[in-house]
Amino acid sequence: AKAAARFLWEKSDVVRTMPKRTRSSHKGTYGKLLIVGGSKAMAGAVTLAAKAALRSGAGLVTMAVPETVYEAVANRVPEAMCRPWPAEGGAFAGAADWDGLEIDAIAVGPGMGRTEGVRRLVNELVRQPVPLVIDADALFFWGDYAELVRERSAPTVITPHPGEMARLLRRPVSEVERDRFGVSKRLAMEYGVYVVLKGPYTIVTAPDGSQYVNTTGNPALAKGGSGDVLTGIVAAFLLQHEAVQPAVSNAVFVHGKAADRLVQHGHSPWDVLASDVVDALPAVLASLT
Ligand code: B4P
Ligand code: MG
Repeated sequence: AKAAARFLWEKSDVVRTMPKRTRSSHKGTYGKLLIVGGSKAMAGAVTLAAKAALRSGAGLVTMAVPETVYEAVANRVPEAMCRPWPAEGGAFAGAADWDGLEIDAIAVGPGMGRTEGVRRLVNELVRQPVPLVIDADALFFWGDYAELVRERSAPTVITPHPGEMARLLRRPVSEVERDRFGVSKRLAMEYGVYVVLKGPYTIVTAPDGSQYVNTTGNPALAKGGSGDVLTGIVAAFLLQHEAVQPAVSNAVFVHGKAADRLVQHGHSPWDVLASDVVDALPAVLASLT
């Protein structure tokens, strides 16, 4: 058997693999991203992901949200488009509306809730032939659509924190924490997905089993919303990179670096908000050019 390939993913790797924005490019060059999320109780998650994606270079971002939260969400990110999808109470009813929608990638999960409608919707999204990022509540239904994921030919990235990973594997969190490399690798290879196991030293595992450990980030990120920001960055980078693993590792690096920068420049580890992390992206990205 081949020895486990494990690497640190450091600033030099990021600088080497970050895509250039060419002079002749236009917004279509950088891809059309659909972010699916939101519910009455968590309308902000999808806007955080959308802002993060735009700050990370996505050409065009559309948020798809339950129609009952459309008014609350639509104007919060003026640069993004917003689509109301059928709702049942405060959450998605399960039907997508693809009418006239052109997309190059999908991110699904932030703040969706865990209703039957969400379950149906995620099952439909997994069938779309474009790169897909699955996060948060969309991961709750993994058991339901995992076999469909295995059959996907476009790249799939999942971004569980250890609690979500434990549920995915139907194992206790302690077991995930004890063997972060092992559980990530088995899942990535079994389903052909890129696994981002979050936490201090986030591990990115590719479907071939190779693993890349992140070196940035700090406990300022341990606050609701920071995962949604990461999802937006991952999706935006997927659209702009040639290869998936550098896209995902670079996203994780930049996200952590933004938090590191905040605590070095006037913030404490206590006060940082997820929206501050988005606001710190320009300085971090500028330092990588
Ligand atoms: P959720 O509703 O999933 O929401 P959340 O995780 O709290 O918010 P968010 O989506 O912003 O953060 P995420 O972790 O995705 O939580 C539901 C339940 O899961 C909660 O009850 C929660 O307590 C539980 N849960 C969360 N984490 C757990 C864990 N590790 N074990 C067991 N249960 C857990 O993204 C956070 C981002 O910040 C990631 O990028 C992460 O790498 C980074 N980050 C967090 N802490 C960090 C640290 N100390 N150092 C460096 N990076 C850190
Ligand atoms: Mg999360």
